[in-house]
Amino acid sequence: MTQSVSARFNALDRDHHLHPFTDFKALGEEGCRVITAAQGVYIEDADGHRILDGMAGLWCVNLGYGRQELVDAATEQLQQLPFYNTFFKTTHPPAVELAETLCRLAPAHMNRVFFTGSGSEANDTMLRMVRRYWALKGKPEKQWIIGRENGYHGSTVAGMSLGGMAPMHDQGGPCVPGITHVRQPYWFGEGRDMSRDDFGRACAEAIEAKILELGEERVAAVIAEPVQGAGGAIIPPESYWPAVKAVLAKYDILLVADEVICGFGRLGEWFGSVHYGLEPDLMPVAKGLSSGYLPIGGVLVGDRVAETLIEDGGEFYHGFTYSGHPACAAVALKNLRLMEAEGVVERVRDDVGPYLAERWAELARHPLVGEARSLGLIGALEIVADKASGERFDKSLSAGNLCRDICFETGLVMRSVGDIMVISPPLVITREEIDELVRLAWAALDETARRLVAQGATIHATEEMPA
Ligand code: PXG
Repeated sequence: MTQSVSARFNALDRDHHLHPFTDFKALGEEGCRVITAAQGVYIEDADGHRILDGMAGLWCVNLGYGRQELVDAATEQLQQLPFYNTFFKTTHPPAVELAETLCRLAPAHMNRVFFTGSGSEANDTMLRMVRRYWALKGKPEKQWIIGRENGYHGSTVAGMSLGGMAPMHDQGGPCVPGITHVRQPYWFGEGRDMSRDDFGRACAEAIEAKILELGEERVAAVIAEPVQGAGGAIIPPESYWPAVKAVLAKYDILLVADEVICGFGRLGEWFGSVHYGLEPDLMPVAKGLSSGYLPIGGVLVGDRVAETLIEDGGEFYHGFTYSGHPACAAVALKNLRLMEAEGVVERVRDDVGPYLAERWAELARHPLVGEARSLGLIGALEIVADKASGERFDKSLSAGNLCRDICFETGLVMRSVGDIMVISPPLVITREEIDELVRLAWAALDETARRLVAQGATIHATEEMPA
């Protein structure tokens, strides 16, 4: 008897492949879905299921799947010059053109970029640049970086140290010294005893308190995602960023806006920093830079830091074999050009973003949903046992993972972060596809509610339960 494609790949996968952020043994026992093709906003598995990809791969396939122009850009560059480095007085057209285009699209005070292979490498690069900057300024004691609890900045040693995910810190440490974390602006999870705006200001005050505790003369930078992605699509209260800006204006401390998810149109502007008016000193980028077709990241560097590194720095002993890789850069360049030509960012801001906001908000009426929030094309649902109090289901029920698995079965990729359901669909998603996404999400919530009740859970909701 011939094995199915799925069974064959599952057996080999179990025997040889260690997956990221995965319990290897549990996955080996459960098996996984084999994804074989994709087009537009849909992926396809080896059993022929078509699934709406509400996560754009992993927050990255912004132009959707099957864009021949991106394939052609890679092919042509691979034929022309598949690799050359940029270390020893050489450069190549794709890296130069990408650098120029990126800096044109970035805020006016950002005119330099350092290329990396990923978002994690971008944050490693950023950390070294920030500390080097202060050393060159004659303030080598300015070492501390303040991040936020539950922030995500990557998985390399520096990336995980900058991030505020405690379970990551507990594995493979110790973390990079001189990094500390303050509370996140997660109103639904941590601030509902206050108004949203009071809570936002309190979270900004936590940054100021930490600066004062460490001493301004020892703090190098604050790092934050404009909207936290992996932490659960946490959209800060409106008061948060203005208050953080006011705090930072008082002290001589750099702001790093991690744009790995928010960059390239996700929030309806080219960068999340533009949406919030942040004017950061450095912006790590990756993911949507190439719509995920090939791996590439970078750090956009503001004039203040760049000029010091250039004028006073001498050689910066840092770089990656694949910094500015020609094929990756060519794909990223084509991706940005397509986004400009097709008005993708404006479409998110003026059309599909507001439309998603309207449709997504309807999910707040579902008995399981404590809050439905969105901004641009990022959205989240808070799954709760009690709508009024926001009380969660017992952890043992893994309500979020249950909902995610049901979504997959019914034809939708939605990511779970604990009991937060998250979406971040391709930016090219249409209104009709958003309708389908919301319909599938509602159906999955219904089925999740049924299975939770079957497992003995009680749901307290004012709305009627699904039949
Ligand atoms: N910064 C941010 C804000 C990110 O979201 C990184 C840095 C690291 O990028 P690389 O390319 O090194 O992965 C990220 C990555 C999830 C998930 O499950 C999120 C990310 C990566 C993997 C999984 O939500 N974000």
